[in-house]
Amino acid sequence: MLSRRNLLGGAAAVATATVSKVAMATLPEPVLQTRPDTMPPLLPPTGRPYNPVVTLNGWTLPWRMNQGVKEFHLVAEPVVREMTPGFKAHLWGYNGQSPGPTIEVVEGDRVRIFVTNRLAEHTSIHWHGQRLPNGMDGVTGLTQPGIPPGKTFVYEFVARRPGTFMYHPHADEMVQMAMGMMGFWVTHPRTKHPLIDEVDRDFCFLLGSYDIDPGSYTPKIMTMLDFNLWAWNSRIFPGIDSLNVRHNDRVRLRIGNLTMTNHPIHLHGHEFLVTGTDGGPTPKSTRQYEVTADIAVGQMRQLEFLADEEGDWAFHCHKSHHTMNAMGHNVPTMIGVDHSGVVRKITGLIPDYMVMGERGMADMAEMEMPLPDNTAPMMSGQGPFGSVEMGGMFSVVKVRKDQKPGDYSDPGWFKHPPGTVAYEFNGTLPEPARFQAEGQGSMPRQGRPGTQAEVKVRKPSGGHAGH
Ligand SMILES: [Cu+2]
Repeated sequence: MLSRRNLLGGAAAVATATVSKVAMATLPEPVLQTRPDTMPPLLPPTGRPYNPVVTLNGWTLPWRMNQGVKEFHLVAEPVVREMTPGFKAHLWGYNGQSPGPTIEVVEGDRVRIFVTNRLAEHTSIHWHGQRLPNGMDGVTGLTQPGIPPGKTFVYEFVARRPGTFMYHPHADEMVQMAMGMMGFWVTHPRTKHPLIDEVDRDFCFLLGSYDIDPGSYTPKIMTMLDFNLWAWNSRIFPGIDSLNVRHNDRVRLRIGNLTMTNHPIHLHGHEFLVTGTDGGPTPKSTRQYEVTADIAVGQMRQLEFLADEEGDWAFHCHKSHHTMNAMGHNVPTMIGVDHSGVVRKITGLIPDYMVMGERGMADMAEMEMPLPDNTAPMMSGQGPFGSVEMGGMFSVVKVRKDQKPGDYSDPGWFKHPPGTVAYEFNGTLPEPARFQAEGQGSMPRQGRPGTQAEVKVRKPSGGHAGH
């Protein structure tokens, strides 16, 4: 999270020092960032001006100007990423982090990127969505040889069109992307663009997925579908920072998907327009208001909305399994099963034995489970009213009247005006009126009227039981 200390001691300050020190060298000194905090936007110290983005739990890579060329230095290397407090993953990334730093340039900029490989195998970088000379496209074997371990390659091209892009390896892709190698790229428009609006806050992040067994540190790279960690910028809730905005701000959210499934990203309390893709800004005639945008594999979307409702608004993937963190093993559905007798027998043998979810899974969020070291809780995050019971791809957009322009710090929980929070009804409940035609005609009701609906559940034995 942002604080004044971060503003003074962040990546930008490091960059100022390093750029002056190596200004004469042939290779820009790499800038590293190992903290998972959301760093403040990097106001461009040189080159054409633009309104910078904020990378969720990430940062923007500083550059140096060398005779009119913007020079960046990316270092591909193993990193330790804290995915949420108490849970660290051993990933591969760039410049100390997974994902790598965001690269921000301006339409028309000539860009030179030095890529140093500190991995044990070759790599390359593909600049997803860019118009560039074919030989700069970064496809190992097709447009260049892989960058061998210990070597540095140079990519150079002009950022020809404004938009929302990303970068990732095109070498041993299955492994290197499963290990977290990816980064965001934003090309800002050079002048006022008819299809690109000015916004007050511009956030970006990449969707990623990992398969890391509870208690272990390294992703299983052979997994194709059954991932157990669903991440925004290699962070999982409650490790994902909130998106803090001022009331009536125009807000842009730039999202790219480098997982192997689609993610319907859903915002509460507001409607947004999809204003752009990695193909560029969308024509205005194609825009429609939505509250969920599906972001397919390999796609990028720009969502824009007016933050005109104060509050703490949930913002998450709408696939419920993607707002959960890893479970230790496959758990049968226990809803409706009375297994108290079984538990009593087992606890005689195993004192710590615990049964999951006979009322649902919400109990999981509050139980004090003995977890192996380095395990993210399955569903957690304390809100002002208790556990939020979420994990994975979940965060909160905090809209506040008193959030200062340019202030990205967390304002704390929303203070609801009196009488605006859902409350308990304490009167007497009337008997529900039953629909008289129920179960008549061609669909006669089975059993006695008023019979409870059946709850079918799978018992641990694998059989079925009614209740
Ligand atoms: Cu999802």
